[in-house]
Amino acid sequence: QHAPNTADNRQAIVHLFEWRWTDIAAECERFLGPNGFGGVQVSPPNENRVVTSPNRPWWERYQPVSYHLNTRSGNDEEFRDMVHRCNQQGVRIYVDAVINHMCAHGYSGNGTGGIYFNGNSLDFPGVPFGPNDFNDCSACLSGCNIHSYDDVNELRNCRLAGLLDLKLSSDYVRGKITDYLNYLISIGVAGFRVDAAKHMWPRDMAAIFDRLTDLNTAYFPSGSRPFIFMEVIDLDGEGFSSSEYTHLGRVTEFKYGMQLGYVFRKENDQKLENLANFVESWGLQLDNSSLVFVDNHDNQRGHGAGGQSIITFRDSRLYKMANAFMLAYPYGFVRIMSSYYWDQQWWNFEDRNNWIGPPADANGNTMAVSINNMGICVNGWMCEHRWPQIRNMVTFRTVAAGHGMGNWWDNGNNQIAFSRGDRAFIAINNEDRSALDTTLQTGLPSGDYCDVISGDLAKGGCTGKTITVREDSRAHIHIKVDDEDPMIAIHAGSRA
Ligand code: LM2
Ligand code: CA
Repeated sequence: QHAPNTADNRQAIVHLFEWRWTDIAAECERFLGPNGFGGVQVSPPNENRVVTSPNRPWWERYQPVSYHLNTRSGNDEEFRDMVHRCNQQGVRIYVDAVINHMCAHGYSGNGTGGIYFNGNSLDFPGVPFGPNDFNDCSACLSGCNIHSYDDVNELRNCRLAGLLDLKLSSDYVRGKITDYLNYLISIGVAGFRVDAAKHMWPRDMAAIFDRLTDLNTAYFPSGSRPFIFMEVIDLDGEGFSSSEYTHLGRVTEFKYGMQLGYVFRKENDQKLENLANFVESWGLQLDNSSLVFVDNHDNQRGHGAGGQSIITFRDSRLYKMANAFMLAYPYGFVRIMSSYYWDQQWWNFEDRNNWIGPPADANGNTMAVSINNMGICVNGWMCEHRWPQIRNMVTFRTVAAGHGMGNWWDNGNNQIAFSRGDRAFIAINNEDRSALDTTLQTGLPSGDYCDVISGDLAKGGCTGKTITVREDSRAHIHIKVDDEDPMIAIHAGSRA
């Protein structure tokens, strides 16, 4: 289904990429719950192949070997504890479901949970899957791998980068996958990010989703259905369209982050003014069918789609601006990225270190997330979701929910402002030379409001800029060109 099953109408989730379950549980209690985050997308929880060359890359988790919950993020018991504790905080868990394939052809050994597998003889006793449970290579133009993204049979029935392609037309295979997903549902997860969806036939996925049980009534109203968002990379020009999937749930809208990158970087003839009607002009999926994000775990490191235009934590000023726009504008269900740092090594326009896994000790165990007394993550975890500007815009989105965009204003170039009904207002100045210095219609009732970009409304008053909205709902807005955060955002909850 398209609705995210969040508590209290919460409006955004965060991808805690490669975090351990115990850290996520703690984060739900100490930060995500109190700050109104709707949920967490977690890395694939099922057992994967241990890749040693390169040494423990993040992408080994996209090579399943069984459906036991045993990975570098933790075991079954820790996973259950996390789901329970997060749900108690009104924070939902969404599982990254890798169901298109198992591990790459040609590797055998023991997985992260110790279970034997053999990717030469297509034998996965931990499920069990055997040779008959994979697509043969008859649909493939040459060999067994996908070469042409124009040929839909090859796209769906051949191997993605050598990954053994499951025969999802088989009742037995569907059954094993639904058993896995239903087990997660019984624990209390709220839905799934479906990996590599364009490599699966919509009808096969429909058959699997139809067999899913309702959500656990310990946490959800009876009859609740799992939220489905499918990772479909569609930048046009291939033999399929993401529209083939939107009846099943939302799709990841990769055009959004790519175009937003161009807009804030002022490349490709783009400027902020163009955001006035981007849904139509970029040819995006409808609001209710899309999941949006500035960057994801793939395209922040040159995998997946979007290329150089993608904005990440490395361009922190632009990143805060792009996230603020995304969280302010009523389009799509929002996912915030939360990353770990790695050193890049550029070689021929490619980062040769784009495989590097999460902060880990010498034995390859993922390190706990350490947070200092300023609330900043320190040992390699970036925690973009904790950046005050991003955190506060999550609240902005919740306060504004259900209220349409109004009072659009722009200077014909790189300054924009708009309101969300009479609930919230934002102004952004991305000019190189000129300040934004004018009186604008905010849509808000008169009063003094605390700007949630530069501060917080705390007990003693506003720790940032105060914006005075007059009787006629207009306010004087002044954003200097060299402000570290050249934006102002106010909402009903930040009124003094
Ligand atoms: C996805 N979405 O559709 C994930 O978002 C993406 O991160 C996954 O690829 C992909 N689908 C498959 O689940 C990643 C990564 C690949 C990596 C695969 C499998 O982007 O680079 O491929 O996971 O681990 C790696 C090697 C590749 C090799 C392959 C098989 O990078 O060179 O191909 O393993 O050995 C010969
Ligand atoms: Ca497939």
